[in-house]
Amino acid sequence: MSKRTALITGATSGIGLSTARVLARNNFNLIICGRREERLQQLEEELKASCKVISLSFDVRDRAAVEASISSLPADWKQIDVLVNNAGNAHGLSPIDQGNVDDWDAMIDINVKGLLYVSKAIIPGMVERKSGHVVNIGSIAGKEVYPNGNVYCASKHAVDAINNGMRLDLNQYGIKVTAINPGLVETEFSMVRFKGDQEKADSTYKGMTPLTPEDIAETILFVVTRPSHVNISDLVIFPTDQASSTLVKRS
Ligand code: NDP
Ligand code: 8X3
Repeated sequence: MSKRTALITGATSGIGLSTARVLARNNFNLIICGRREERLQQLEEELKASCKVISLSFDVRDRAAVEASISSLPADWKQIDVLVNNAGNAHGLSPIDQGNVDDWDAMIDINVKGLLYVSKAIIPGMVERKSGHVVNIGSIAGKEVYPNGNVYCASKHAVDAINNGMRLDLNQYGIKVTAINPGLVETEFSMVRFKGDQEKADSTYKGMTPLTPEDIAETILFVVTRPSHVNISDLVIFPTDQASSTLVKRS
């Protein structure tokens, strides 16, 4: 079987990095994206023994950079079969009256508008070819709202709505659309949310066993390798210790 090409945003860390590694071992060529160029170069070096790989460095908030970067792909990389819209983070965890407006801008601009900019650069090609698969990384925060999560939850609820909207609009072209909505996964996510405060980041996972980024990557692999008549539309994945965004069993 010939290899398919997947573009993964946020491949420099966490879920995106693990997804790149898993897809590289499983018959995909990869376009890996992120802002941290050194990490992209290292990953390119690591993966090139298993697959063809190319990296694109852009900030998903920068619409012109997203368009320029994706349209700069060499001709033999222009057919993107699988788009993994993964780049994103939470910034802060505060009651709405104490929220930092720059954090709000970051979450809306990255998690929502950035996902849309990347999608707009890639989906028209899928429509033209009448094939493709878009995997949107949402969150349990897109299904539930938890205290102090306000704007992050809003951004992930937007991803949930965009995911459903994409599925409705792209159904006529045979394009699959899937949302993966994880609960707690131990990545750099909490360090970003708490602006480098290691103690607060660690407390997120204290006394419980979180998911690993590999757990999510393996799920993405499963989803993108189903037979052509099967689309897994919407998945919530919790650690066994988690029952909802607010109910976590801790020792
Ligand atoms: P990480 O912080 O480990 O990874 C985030 C990735 O997003 C990095 O590769 C980062 O790359 C990229 N990114 C962030 N901002 C930008 C930007 N402005 N432009 C381009 N790329 C950007 O976190 P996770 O792996 O945990 O997060 C991945 C996704 O999973 C996110 O959408 C997150 O909301 C979601 N998620 C995470 C959960 C968790 O508990 N960890 C649970 C549910 C969902 P770089 O900095 O190099 O640009
Ligand atoms: C990440 C999961 O619960 O920290 O989206 O918001 S949570």
